[in-house]
Amino acid sequence: MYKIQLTFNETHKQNNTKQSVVTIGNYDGCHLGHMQLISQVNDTANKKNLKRILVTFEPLPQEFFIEKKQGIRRSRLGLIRDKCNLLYNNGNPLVDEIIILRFTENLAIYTPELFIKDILINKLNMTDVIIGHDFKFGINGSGNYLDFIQYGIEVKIIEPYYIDTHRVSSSLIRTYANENNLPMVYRYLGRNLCYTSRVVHGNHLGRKYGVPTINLCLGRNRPALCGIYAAYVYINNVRYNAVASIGRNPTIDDSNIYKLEAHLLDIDLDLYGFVATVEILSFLRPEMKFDNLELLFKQIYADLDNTRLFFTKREKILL
Ligand code: RBF
Ligand code: MG
Repeated sequence: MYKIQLTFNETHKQNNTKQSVVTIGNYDGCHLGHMQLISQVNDTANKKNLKRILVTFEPLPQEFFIEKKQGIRRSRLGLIRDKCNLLYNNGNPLVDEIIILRFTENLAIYTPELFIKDILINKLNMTDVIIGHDFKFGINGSGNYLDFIQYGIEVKIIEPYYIDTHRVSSSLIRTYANENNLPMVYRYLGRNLCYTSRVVHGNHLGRKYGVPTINLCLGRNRPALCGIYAAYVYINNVRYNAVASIGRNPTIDDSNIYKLEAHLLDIDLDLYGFVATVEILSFLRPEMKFDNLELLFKQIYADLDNTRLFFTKREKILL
């Protein structure tokens, strides 16, 4: 029912004897605008009895090009696991299949014709496509909806989705996230930002100061947020109250690499290798560079107090 394909193999066509309606895009954050496209996919699939397929990329094409040019990745609203979680929708999947195309030099030079014929028609048996109003694809972004029409594909173009006169887009939400304007992020995203990945080993410095943290594997990805936050951490469907730090840890590290770590309040578990989701709830303060570790951890102890206060207040409101 629900499948992830990282690369194509020869047998893929056999699984796709049923004709399909496909939506293609970055789907970074799966925001309220994306949901309009997915709802149209469902409408079309119901009317014509088609399989619902979402095609996306990893890394995202823009990330690939910006990283090539500037050496640093653009920030994002979620990791690939978050995209899949959102589409999986707690066991009530929004699509039947997710195709994750590894975006490489090789894919970057696909012509629109090859992309449509080779991938969408031959491998996915696509008869209908649902795209955003500004969708471009293929080498140098040379393809648009007209190319689909040429191959007899039925095209539906989804107009921009507006909230408060603003077009809902991943870049608008990234801008609010960069400013730590979490209420506005929530308004346009329809939920809190989440980052899901495997727990990997950090430098174990926090433990020495009584603040052990779990570190998420980000690869070369950069979250759209930077700062210290009250957060929920989910592991194996158990929710923990936590404080999260996203950033470059300038006190102990002068690299440009982003880290996402979280300290779980009142519990110390061995979580290496588990997959964890960090849901960002509230901004506490920006990341700072301290003169020494004592000052850093003095501030971190204050962050813990503020986080407890946050959860006490929140639990009162939710009661
Ligand atoms: N590192 C910094 O360089 N500056 C900070 O302001 C900062 N704040 C943090 C706040 C919290 C609640 C936590 C858990 C970590 C923070 N860190 C910060 C990261 C810290 O350097 C890191 O956890 C330790 O070095 C252990 O890896
Ligand atoms: Mg750690």
